[in-house]
Amino acid sequence: MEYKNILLSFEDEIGILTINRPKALNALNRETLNEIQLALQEVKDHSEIKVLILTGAGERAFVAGADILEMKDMNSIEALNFSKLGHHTLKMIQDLDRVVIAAVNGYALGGGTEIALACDFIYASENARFGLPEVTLGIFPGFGGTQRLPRLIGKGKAKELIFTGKMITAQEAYQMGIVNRVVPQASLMEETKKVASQIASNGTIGIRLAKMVIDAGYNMDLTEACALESYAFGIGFASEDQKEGMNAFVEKRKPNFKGR
Ligand code: DAK
Repeated sequence: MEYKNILLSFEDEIGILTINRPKALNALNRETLNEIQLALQEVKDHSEIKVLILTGAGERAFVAGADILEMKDMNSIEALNFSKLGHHTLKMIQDLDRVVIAAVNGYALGGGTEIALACDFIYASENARFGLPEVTLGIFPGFGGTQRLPRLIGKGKAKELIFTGKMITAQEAYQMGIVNRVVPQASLMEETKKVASQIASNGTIGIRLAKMVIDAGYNMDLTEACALESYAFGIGFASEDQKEGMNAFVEKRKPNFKGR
């Protein structure tokens, strides 16, 4: 499919979704959010794709937030619809039955930090900058930042970032636990693809079940969450991947997972 504001490519078992509005530092307007939704559907239709990398075009920005030019004259109803569109898009990323890695290659501000937080984890280049500057614009984070960030780093640190609107470096984001790894910009995609390939070589069914259990169990109490884990663990034994993985171990060979 042809897109105007994004690029979608496939390399073996890895999909790469690039937000591509470099003149606006890849800011998210409604058209881009709609295109991301279409691209996620396209990824779903490609069963060979096991990991999706989300990144931004150019060397300056991952996503510099929601598009302020488009937002500034919205009325309440339009803002509500915009927020719903953003939430729905981020929920589609979070719930995608593939692993999604954010490769943050520059500014990730406002909606940019929020869309990265909807991914399974984040790798960042040294020049990446994170922040939720919405309060400096007279609003507050509206694409899940007030919910996903405290769950990831705790309420106190999240409140400090949200109330100050300050920008932090990739290294600071790493120390706070927002980012899993910081690498030089020139090697960001290579390093992200490396971890993506490692994930893709493992049993797809096990990874899908693990993702579902981690995300669904996160907000449950431990007893319920462990019960959910037990059921999902049991379901995993209905898969060919489980048989293949364990037979390969016994036969001292590399497993050939089919994702079935
Ligand atoms: N939207 C639109 N255009 C943007 C943009 C943005 N967020 N960020 C940058 N641009 C555009 C600039 O306008 C400029 O365009 P031209 O003037 O060249 O036409 C071009 O990108 C380059 O930007 P700068 O000239 O400003 O570049 P600098 O290197 O000087 O500065 C910067 C880079 C990233 C520090 C700066 O551009 C900046 O502060 N940008 C805004 C960052 C920001 O505040 N982002 C958060 C946006 S608020 C909602 C749900 C969610 C949200 C809102 C509502 N609902 C409930 C409705 C989310 C809100 C946000 O994300």
